[in-house]
Amino acid sequence: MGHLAPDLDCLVAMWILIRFGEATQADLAFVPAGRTLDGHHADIDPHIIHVDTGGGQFDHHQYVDTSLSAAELVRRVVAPDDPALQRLVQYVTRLDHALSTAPREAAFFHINDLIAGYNELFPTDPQQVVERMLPNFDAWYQHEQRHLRLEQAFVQRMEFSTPWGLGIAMQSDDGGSSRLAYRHGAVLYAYRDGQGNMGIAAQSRSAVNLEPIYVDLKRVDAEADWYLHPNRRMLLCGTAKAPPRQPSQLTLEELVQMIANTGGAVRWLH
Ligand SMILES: [Mn+2]
Repeated sequence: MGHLAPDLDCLVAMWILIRFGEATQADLAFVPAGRTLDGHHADIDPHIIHVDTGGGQFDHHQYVDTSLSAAELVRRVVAPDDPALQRLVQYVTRLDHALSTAPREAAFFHINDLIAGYNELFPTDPQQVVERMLPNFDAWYQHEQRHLRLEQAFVQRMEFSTPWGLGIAMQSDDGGSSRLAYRHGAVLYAYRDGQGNMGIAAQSRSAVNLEPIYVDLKRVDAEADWYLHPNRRMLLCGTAKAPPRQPSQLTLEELVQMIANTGGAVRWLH
């Protein structure tokens, strides 16, 4: 049971009940926000679960607490120990209280715009909105799990100095995370993933030119399928979009050493 024109919080609360709870075969129904089905108390029938409406156990509108949302109340009961879910719901709760740190304009298309679009497509059929959004939350959850794995792998990173600034190298089954590296102050980062895909990338506002390294790689690692992006800040050997015909034979350490050979000193910090 949710409210008409379901919003992100209401939809995620339902998604958690369906995917992590026992509501896999639940019938969905919708009432005007604040109300309950047939006007009864929200929690009177254990087979009818109200989220984000009705003032029951999964409605946060009775509390003045910006750390609570319907999704968070459901999460605490249904799947309290899932770290990826916790991160996803944290973001939902911030958005539900309009506490998102990034200005709305920063993202030209936002998950709330996607939900608004579905509510425009199906103004009298909120169940359709739920059905279309469930797979999106599955994908979001998958993404959060990957990000948690990357954060764990980032702890084992290598740091080195380059003429342009800090370099960070990391390897994991998922590869690396430019976001983590740049947030940590790197100008340049190198990675290797579980498929043997490798790459070097530099911050878009940097003056890094990877062409000399590319020239060296063509000589030392001649068989491999290295590709220099025209902007000269990305040097790749295999991506999910373009698997390499011939993967690199180099280790990540050897690649970092090559950056040193063309660009200056490498200092191992880790
Ligand atoms: Mn809410």
